[in-house]
Amino acid sequence: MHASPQALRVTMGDRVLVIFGPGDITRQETDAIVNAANSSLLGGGGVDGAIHRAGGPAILEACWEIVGRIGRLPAGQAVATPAGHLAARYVIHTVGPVWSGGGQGEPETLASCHRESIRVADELQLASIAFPAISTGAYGYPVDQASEVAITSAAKALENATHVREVRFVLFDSETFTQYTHAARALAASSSLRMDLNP
Ligand code: AR6
Repeated sequence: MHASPQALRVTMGDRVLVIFGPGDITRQETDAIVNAANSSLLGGGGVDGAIHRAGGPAILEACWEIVGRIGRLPAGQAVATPAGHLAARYVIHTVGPVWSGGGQGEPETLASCHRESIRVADELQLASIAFPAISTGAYGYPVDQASEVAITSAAKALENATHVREVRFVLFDSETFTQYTHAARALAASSSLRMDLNP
């Protein structure tokens, strides 16, 4: 049985952090969606495969062009391409850390993915961006820890952004959605922010 999607909104002044799930990021109508890519930028499985399949060859062509210019994309950095057939205008590709126990700088790299993706969106003067649960699939980052890093770093970057007004997390399964809502509730409670469930 499929759970019906839910949304938790955390209001931060004139900005909003939305936790949505279960949901498919390829169907989001935010200005940009983020791809959990690998350093080759040439596609893979998981959300990366789904984005390239749904968006068509224009995304891969733009990735080839970037690879020709900069080579591999290091973990923690982000680059933008057009979004092909997707509703979003841009795909922002970032490379999460591979989990290897937590002592190899994984939290800093994961935080950087969120910060850099929001910075790229802000440079493009976009108002909204949607993230998947970066690193929590093939890269093995425990979801309870990843959710805390993702929510905290995204909220901070959202506060500092000039154009970006909405950061949305689109979680593919109920368990991941639950973990990200826990992290968002903890953030909202610690900073006295307003929270609304299913507004
Ligand atoms: N919409 C939203 N989330 C999705 C979707 C979707 N359509 N499909 C999967 N997810 P993963 P990683 C979730 O493995 O851990 C690729 O091969 C998935 O359930 O996609 O950063 C790349 O090329 C999980 O919660 O990304 C890299 O080689 C989350 O997205 C490597 O995997 C992330 O899972 C990156 O691994």
